[in-house]
Amino acid sequence: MAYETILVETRARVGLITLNRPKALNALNTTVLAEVMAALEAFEADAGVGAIVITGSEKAFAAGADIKQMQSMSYVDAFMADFFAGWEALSRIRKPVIAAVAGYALGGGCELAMMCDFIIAADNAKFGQPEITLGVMPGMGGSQRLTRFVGKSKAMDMCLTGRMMDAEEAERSGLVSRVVPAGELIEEALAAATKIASFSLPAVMMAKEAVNRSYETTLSEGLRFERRVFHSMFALDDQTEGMSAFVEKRTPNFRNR
Ligand code: CO8
Repeated sequence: MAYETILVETRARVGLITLNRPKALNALNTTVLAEVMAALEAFEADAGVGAIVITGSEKAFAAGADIKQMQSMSYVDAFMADFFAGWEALSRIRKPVIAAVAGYALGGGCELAMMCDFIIAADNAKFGQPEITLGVMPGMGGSQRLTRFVGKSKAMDMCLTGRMMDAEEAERSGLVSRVVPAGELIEEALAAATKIASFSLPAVMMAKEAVNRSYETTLSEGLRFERRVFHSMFALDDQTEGMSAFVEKRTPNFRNR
């Protein structure tokens, strides 16, 4: 499929989506939304893909929702279209999705990165929720997901002052899992995704579901869910293979079943 605003490729078992609106610093408009979701759904359906990476350019992961598209929008336009609700479909993707963030990840760009399973940041990354400077507030999870990542105090600071957080502060605050030199970002993200894609896909998907469950439920319910899913893994051929390979001191040959 030909895309206008993204580049899509497969590297071995990893699907790579690169946001590609350089003149607008990868600002997110409705075409970007439709194309990213189409690419994600194609990777989700592709048995040859075990993990997905979303990235941008060295200058910008995404500088937010497209302000030029929103500038003249009315309340009724936004409400009737349920503007940008479509991004929530990203959190229904069951394969792992890594955000590889260099440069600006602002507003909807920061929110898009937070919808992914984890964020690997380049050392030049800058995260922020600057919507307040435009007379609005975050609308794709900035007031909700950011608070869960970094806590109330820092989330308030970011959402109310609109200031940016650099990569070092983002790692210290738990927003990103690791920081790497900008020139190595894609290789590091692809290496992490390749490693994930080398494991049993059903086990990986169950582990992702269990971690995500911790955001939606109480500790005791989450622990029960985790234990039940763990028990169910004894039905996987890959559990037999993984544990036998360990005991026999050989590399496992997972067959994703
Ligand atoms: N939307 C549209 N165009 C943008 C955006 C954007 N978010 N960001 C940058 N651009 C464009 C600029 O207009 C400029 O285009 P042009 O040359 O045609 O004027 C081009 O990208 C380059 O930008 P700059 O010249 O400004 O580049 P600088 O290096 O000087 O500055 C910055 C980089 C600091 C990133 C600056 O561009 C900036 O502040 N951008 C806006 C950041 C922002 O406010 N983001 C939040 C947007 S609102 C949002 O994301 C809401 C999400 C929730 C919506 C969901 C509702 C339910």
